[in-house]
Amino acid sequence: MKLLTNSYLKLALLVLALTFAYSCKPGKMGSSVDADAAKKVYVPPGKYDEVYAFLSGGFSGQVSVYGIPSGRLLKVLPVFSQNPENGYGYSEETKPMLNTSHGFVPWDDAHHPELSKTNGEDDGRWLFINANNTPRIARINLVTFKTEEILELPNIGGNHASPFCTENTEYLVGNTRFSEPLDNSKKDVPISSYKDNFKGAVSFIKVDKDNGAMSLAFQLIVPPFDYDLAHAGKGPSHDWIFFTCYNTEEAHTLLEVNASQHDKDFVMAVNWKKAEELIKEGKGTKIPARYAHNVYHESTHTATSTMETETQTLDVTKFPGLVYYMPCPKSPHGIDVTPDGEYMAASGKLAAIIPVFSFKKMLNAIDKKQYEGMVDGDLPVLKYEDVLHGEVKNPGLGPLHTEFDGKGYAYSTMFVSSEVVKWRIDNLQIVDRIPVYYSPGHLSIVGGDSKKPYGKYLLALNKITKDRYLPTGPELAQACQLIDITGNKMKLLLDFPTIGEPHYAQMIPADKIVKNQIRFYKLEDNKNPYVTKAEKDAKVTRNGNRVDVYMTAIRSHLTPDNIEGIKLGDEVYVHVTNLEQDWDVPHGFAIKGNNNAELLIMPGETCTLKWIPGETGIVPFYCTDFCSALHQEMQGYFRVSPANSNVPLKFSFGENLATE
Ligand code: K7E
Ligand code: CUA
Repeated sequence: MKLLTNSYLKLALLVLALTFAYSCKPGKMGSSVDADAAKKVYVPPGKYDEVYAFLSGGFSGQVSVYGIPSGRLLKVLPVFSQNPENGYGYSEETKPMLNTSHGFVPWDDAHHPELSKTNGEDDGRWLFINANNTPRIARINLVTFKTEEILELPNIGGNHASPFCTENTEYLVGNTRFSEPLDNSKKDVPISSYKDNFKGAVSFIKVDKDNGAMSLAFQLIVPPFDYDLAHAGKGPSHDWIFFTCYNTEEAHTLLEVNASQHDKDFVMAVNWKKAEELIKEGKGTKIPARYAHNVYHESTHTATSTMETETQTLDVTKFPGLVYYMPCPKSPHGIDVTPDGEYMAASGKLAAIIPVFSFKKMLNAIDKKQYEGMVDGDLPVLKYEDVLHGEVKNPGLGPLHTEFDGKGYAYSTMFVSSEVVKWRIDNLQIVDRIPVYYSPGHLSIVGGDSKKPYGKYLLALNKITKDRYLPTGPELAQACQLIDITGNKMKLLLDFPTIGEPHYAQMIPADKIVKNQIRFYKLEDNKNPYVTKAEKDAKVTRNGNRVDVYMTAIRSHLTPDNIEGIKLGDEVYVHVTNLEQDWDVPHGFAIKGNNNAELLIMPGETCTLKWIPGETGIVPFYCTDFCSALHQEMQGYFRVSPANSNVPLKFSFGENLATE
């Protein structure tokens, strides 16, 4: 077969072989651990960590929050997946968060946490993250650490180059991994008609600067490459966003070989300011689209899901000056912009160098209009030599991602040779390298993609751990390694395992977030329509076969705690209001045999658990969170009678059952 003799296949196999060789080597553990590592990561009991790290959960669909330098796991935040721990995606209030144009999708694959930025600096207000599979972007409020909004993105498949924000979080951007047929009348086409019928779409999501509310502003229709990652410019490059793309061959099968043919793929530079102006001038084309917009309202603790019906597009081939391509060796993955906004480091997975592009040179090349060629007839390809600041030579094998310390240095991960490499941005000389265990994807430096990196700590996010931890069957934890970057030499401080696959993490000094935390959640602010603000208002009502239980929880009882008159065929909605207002006092709620989940109800909140009783008899319920010394007493009973029974609906607390 012709393809198998292809030299690129050989190269791919070589890379694979090297991956295997490197990642399966027993660790030379300990060799590079700093002598005072223990002191540097020790956070005494009762003391706070210096930094928050937000790690994506990868295939878990969630975000996990760690304290750095201790590596202590603080919390897992539910985002794109149902979460049995607190009933997210199971409670009636939060189910709409996981609604999509495909219906209820209770899981996803989340890759890139992105902190909101003001003047190019992390401002500690929101954390955004992408759902890769069923394209969505979520916004987490860093006051409550709750997912407040999820916006689906139409017309794309694989929301991977996402969500990266502009310097003042004017926009979040997401680009498609899988190009698709976009013409509604031509969706059912042969896959082999890829080059004719498939297109990419870059989404620009407007973020309200006061409340963070997201809306899909417009989408740019681009050639059908596979877009991989992105970063927005800053400072001088403020108006631009840069995307890596592979599969510029426009292959649709055996991409491993067929998308590795070209010696160079591209970095796509998009002038978003110009696109914004064109949209303002009314140049956009409105097309029908179906995508869900889900919002969690803090005052009611309830989410709503709205189906949007339209999007606005701009075909970039029709508007000169919007898009330029820069050749980039070879199957590029990460693209990272230096703190001063002058240079873009792109990492070709199969390249033996790291090309660093100069923004200034890019503008000059655009001015000169000396192109190497065109994509799709109309989109200029700039000359590699014209836009290149230079190449980092011999960085290692499989460069993936780069971040910056704000002191003139860049740090890149080498997936295949399992190391982090430090190099100077000005002369591109490598000054240090440190092995990591093993196969790092992204790395993260505190503020490392911002205008003002805080530096100090680097996290390597490793895909493979092999011999690093006690074995746990075939599934081994993925892991982080914390590296001290304060000195000339990088120093390994700590290993810790992670939840899911942390593709990327963002880190921020703790004080930017701690100061916004709320310690008291007022019951009077609770606007949930099913709230019960006092025990005396607890009640049970019936409307046909729907039964609503208005229940309260306070240490250490649930009111009411005896409920009779439920019948087979009923749908029971238990609305539990937590009467506590001080933070750190949640109550839980669970019903025996319920096919749903349990709840965890935060102070001052109301949560609703749906239950369809399956058999007659006595059914216990209780609080699942050890909330006081008498937590174990926090319990009650339902009585379920046959459908035709005439047991009256009754409820009580602390007395024998009284009739309503
Ligand atoms: Cu490199 Cu999804 Cu950012 Cu994984 S991605 S590593
Ligand atoms: Cu409330 Cu245990």
